[in-house]
Amino acid sequence: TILVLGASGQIGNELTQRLRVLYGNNNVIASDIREGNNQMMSSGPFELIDATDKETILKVIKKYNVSQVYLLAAMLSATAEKFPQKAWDLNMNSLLAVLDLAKEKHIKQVYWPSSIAVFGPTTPKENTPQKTIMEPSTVYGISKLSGEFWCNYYHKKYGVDVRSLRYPGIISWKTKPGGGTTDYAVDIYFKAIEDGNYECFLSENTRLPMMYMNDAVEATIKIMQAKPKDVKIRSAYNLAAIDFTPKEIALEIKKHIPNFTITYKPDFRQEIADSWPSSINDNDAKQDWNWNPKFDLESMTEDIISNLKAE
Ligand code: VAH
Repeated sequence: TILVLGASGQIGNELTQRLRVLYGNNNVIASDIREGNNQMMSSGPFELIDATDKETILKVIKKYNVSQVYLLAAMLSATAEKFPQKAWDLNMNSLLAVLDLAKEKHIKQVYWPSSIAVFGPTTPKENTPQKTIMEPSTVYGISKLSGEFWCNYYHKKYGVDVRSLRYPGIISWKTKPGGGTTDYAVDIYFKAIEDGNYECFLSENTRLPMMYMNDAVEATIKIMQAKPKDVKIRSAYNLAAIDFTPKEIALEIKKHIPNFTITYKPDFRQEIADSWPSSINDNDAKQDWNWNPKFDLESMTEDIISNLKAE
């Protein structure tokens, strides 16, 4: 069976839903520090777990005979700047707990997400390579880069089968975002439908690498299903799909909601966004395990707006 830690979060929620479709509801145990929405709670097993608490995770692993753990619990970039010590503790202690459980052979496989936040202001911004200068300037980025080194260490030294992807900003409509800098690209759709206007906390030409949730979930499952020998990079793979600016996404939304207006009021998150790349090179993921995104800005916007209108 599969255990998802952080199942109530933006990615965890949709990943759990998809895993339950693929593997069967009762074979995917959802867990988080707080209960999930009723769809999550009613469609399969749920356990309250603090992802830094190794003993509780082990108890659940034994209770359900878990062989794979997806660790999606973390504190994201904007919130982490407000609570650095808590962010470091949560992001690192949860990873080390799960890696140790794999090292001790309690589980067979681990998924842990990294992020484009591992890149910093000195990283080449365009078509950022897999291997390059990485001097993250955010607490979240520091924790993700450290986590990548730990994943690679546990794989090389103890043979732990841990796999990781550097997610770009992920756009979804089913769950509200959780304290990230790219969250403007989630909020903008909700506000366009509800209010017809949006005040953006990033400047209009801030280009960031992004991806529709559907593609992010598929990439996650694809790398976990890949043959071990094909997963050549055991720190974390660059992963790309689209990149856009607030101005470009607003224009795309206007095609569906002609009266939609956007204003710009950059806040502390502008500095975080400015430290990240504007586009990513993911040739390694394409070559090693056939990564291939499906959504662009146009098809993503079409899908989100039609779903939000239906709601
Ligand atoms: C954040 N959504 O904004 C996350 C992600 C690259 C962005 O790490 O913190």
